[in-house]
Amino acid sequence: MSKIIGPALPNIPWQDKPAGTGDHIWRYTNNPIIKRHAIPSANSVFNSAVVPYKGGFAGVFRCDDRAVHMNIFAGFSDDGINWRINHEPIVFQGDPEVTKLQYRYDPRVCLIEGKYYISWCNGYHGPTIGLGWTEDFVTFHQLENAFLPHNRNGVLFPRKINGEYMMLSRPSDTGHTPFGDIYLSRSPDLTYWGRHRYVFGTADGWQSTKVGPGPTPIETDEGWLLIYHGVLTSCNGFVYRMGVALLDLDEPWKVLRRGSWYLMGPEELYELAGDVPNVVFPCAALTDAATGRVCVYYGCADTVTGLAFTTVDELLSFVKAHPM
Ligand code: BMA
Repeated sequence: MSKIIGPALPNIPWQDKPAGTGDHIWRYTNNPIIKRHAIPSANSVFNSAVVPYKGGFAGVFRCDDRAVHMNIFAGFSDDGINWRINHEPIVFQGDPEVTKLQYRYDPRVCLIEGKYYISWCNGYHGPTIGLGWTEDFVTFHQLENAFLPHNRNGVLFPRKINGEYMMLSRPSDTGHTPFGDIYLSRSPDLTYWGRHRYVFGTADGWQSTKVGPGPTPIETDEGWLLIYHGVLTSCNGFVYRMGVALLDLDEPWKVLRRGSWYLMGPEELYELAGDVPNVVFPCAALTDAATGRVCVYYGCADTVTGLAFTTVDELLSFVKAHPM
């Protein structure tokens, strides 16, 4: 058995693997867990991130409103499945030049040294990576944008590695970006980011147009497990699927393994139909080190939010069974 390095989470949302499936990940039977009108102003609630918080769970949710403006909202849950999302968006304290709202979307949340850091795609004369933190999901502080535009999918590692904070991201354009590779950047202080390294880029098939990091990487005794999204351009537009890679623990820009198959793609109606059809977009994973369980939160068709279950052994055996 491989080990997750991290705390136990006895109340992780969970359903056992259905008998007879060869899949390495399986959907929650009551998906989607968050519907498109979960708060009165919402057109859609998707691509959102959650963490364990005070015996329950807290999260940051992407809610596009009915003017289809993109913003992020805090929410709380006792069980990780039924969510109470605030009706008002997060307001950040900080330098007004940086906190000025253009748009915010696709948040990730990462606990580092007792603070919950939020990274998201932040409009600042083009998309870049916004960074902020909270201790209570009530008061939020915004830091400097990590990069110049254009960039998306900023994903922090949950601890310093060799004395440095590390973040994955995907440099982009200001539109729908028909390209994209994953890079890693390092920082002594979460303000100044540099010493950039290439991690990996596109590959055949389902990941041939672009790839981008998904949830906070999961630390295991074999390396950092990275769930990421890969995009194919079909005659009907982009198709977003999830895949798995294993990164070196000390030098996480080094790819130890990467799956040639996708882990999960759009198959259910709520993934195939919505504001943007054919999208599964993972932004968070809860883990339980005691059992190896992993629970993935993902956006479905840019409209609703779904849950899927797997384990560290399933993910590692998947990436070994279908190597690139
Ligand atoms: C990406 C982002 C995601 C979205 C995806 C599919 O570029 O905008 O928020 O889920 O496209 O539309």
